Amino acid sequence: MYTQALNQKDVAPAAGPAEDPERLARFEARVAAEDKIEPNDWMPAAYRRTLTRQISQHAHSEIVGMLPEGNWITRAPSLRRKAALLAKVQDEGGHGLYLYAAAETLGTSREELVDQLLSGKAKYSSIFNYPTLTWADIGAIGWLVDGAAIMNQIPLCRTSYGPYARAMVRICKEESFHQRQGYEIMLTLARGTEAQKAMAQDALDRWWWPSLMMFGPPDAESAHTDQSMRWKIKRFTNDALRQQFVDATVPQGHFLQLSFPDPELRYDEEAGHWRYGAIDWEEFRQVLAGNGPCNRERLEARRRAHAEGAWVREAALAHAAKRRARRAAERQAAE
Ligand code: BYC
Repeated sequence: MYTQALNQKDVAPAAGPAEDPERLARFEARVAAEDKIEPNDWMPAAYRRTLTRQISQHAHSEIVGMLPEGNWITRAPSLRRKAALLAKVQDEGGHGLYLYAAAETLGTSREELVDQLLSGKAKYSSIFNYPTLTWADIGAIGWLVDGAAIMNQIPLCRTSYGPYARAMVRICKEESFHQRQGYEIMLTLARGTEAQKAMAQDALDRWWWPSLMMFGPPDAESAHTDQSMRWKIKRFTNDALRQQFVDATVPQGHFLQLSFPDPELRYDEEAGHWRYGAIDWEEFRQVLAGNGPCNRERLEARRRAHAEGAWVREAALAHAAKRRARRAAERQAAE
């Protein structure tokens, strides 16, 4: 039902003209043989489009993902917490830059990709449209949001497109540190005063379901999963990764002596999995449609930052032009 609404944007891949069957067969054989596809290799137009879509959405998520945490840099409870949070947010800016660079190798300029974000055409992760109300939210984001991000991104280190796979290696190393610092914040709060425990519980209550939504719609409704699995862009389906995340995270929550906001959560001995209750996909659809709690605020913040940074871009371009002119003059003088 909601896939229709999810796919109406014109940045989504559209069916293109038929590809040359011989080239297509060679490409598919390379993918099947686990060869990495590189920027100058031939690739089907739809492969290029879906990768540009996924990598740029991923880059936008990193950049927008700096905002909810950035909100707490000035209010972190100690110098150590402040330094760690500052470094984490900076890492996310770096991840965005590697990912824009990887997306650019597919032929769309960074300016165009950023315009798609700022105009509201491109998606970014639903999770970043929720507010960070207390310090415990910074713990919950590290533990749950980075935990979910790692679960989804470790397999992307083996994705079939070389530049994306290589960018993911460093990103995953940093994400795993982020997850641990978040869990450590939760552990400190959960072992603290009653008020601190209540704050940690409240954060888990608010971030649990949105974290499960990060993995995307259920497989039966996912527009791109089948094709992306065939092209080895995705290595696992949305539901498979969501289940892996639940299985890894529930025992961590129990260790914190916190409870999950899901009365149906139970361990299925036979299957060896934690079974969870129904996800509110209407909430997900609303967030993707721009009606989440913070969608407008997030885009507004990005637009403002882009406008306020215009002079930096202009100065960098002017500097590069000067250097080019100086080098050209030096070359001419040497000839
Ligand atoms: N939010 O066919 P589907 C992070 C869209 S973590 C918004 O299953 P696909 C970070 C989907 O794009 C977050 N939109 O798509 C952590 C598609 O829309 P279009 C970023 C979503 O691509 C901590 C439509 O729904 N991670 O960065 O096969 C701090 C149908 O879905 C969402 C990544 O981006 C969502 N949650 O699978 C800071 C990882 N889910 O394009 C930062 C890379 C789905 O047709 N991306 N949609 O209009 C992926 O692995 C895949 O793109 C997804 C979706 C699993 C997210």
